[in-house]
Amino acid sequence: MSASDQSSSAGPGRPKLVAKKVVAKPQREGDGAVVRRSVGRSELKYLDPFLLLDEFAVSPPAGFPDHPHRGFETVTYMLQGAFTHQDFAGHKGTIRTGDVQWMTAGRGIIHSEMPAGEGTQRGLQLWINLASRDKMIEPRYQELLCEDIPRAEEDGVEVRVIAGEAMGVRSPVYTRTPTMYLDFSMQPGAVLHQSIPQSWNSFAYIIEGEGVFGSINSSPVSAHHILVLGPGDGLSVWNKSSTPVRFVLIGGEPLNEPLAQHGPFVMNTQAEIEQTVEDYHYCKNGFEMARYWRSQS
Ligand code: FJE
Ligand code: FE
Repeated sequence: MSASDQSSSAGPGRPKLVAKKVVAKPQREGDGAVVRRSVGRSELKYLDPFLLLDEFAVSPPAGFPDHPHRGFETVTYMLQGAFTHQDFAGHKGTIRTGDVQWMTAGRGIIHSEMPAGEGTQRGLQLWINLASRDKMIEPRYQELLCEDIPRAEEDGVEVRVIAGEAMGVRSPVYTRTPTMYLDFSMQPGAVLHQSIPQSWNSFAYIIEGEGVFGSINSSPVSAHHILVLGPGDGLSVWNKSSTPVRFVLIGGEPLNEPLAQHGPFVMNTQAEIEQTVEDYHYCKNGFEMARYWRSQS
């Protein structure tokens, strides 16, 4: 293993400890949808570059009907079931369990996101801020089917690499704001050491089961909690329970830029927000196609 291998060694550096733990309680969003918001709730407003993490659970006819975005990226990762996306430029697609849609809204997207099956459709949606220089870029999609997401497995630890690199495998996703997004499943008794760049902000969000994070003697943390990680260069996790634990580990390079947010518009200054509200209202500067468009939902 080379010194630069980030896959399985915590190295000689300093391990990250849990700096903050917050529970994501269910709340209503969109049209009758339920989300557990972790990043983006009042206790954790902005974890630069991350604006929001929602664990959503939606059954038809609920969903997220026609709404705009500008100035950031949304990453939708399906945990169970299917979601259909339609945008004002004619882009349409359905993602299913294990698939990812990485959407760079840039200067503007208007779309609907609706459940595509009966019963509860579950997933995670992450909002990643864009640097000032990237906020007005052309919209772009990167769609990854379940089978295209690189996977690795070793000693009771399985990882699916949605962005970045882990356990010797690398994701094909281009992250305009440098980001890592790893989905780990650990069997009872398994141990993990994952490196994370020193200067990045990072967190773990537990999807299922319970694990011990950061230091071996800390209390186990259960599903629907977010753990914000402190300084250091890697994370250790132990599964001391009798069932598997599943969590996502997400990190990103902070932008360190001013933030001005108005709902789904995220810019740097209040003047840019006012311009965006005007652009949306008058269907210009990226919102031209909004004039006559409605989704078919
Ligand atoms: C949004 C309210 C919303 N979390 N998780 C206000 F509900 C939304 C929104 C979502 C969303 C969509 C999916 Cl598929 C999953 C979500 C919020 O669409 F963008 C604003 N501004
Ligand atoms: Fe959206």
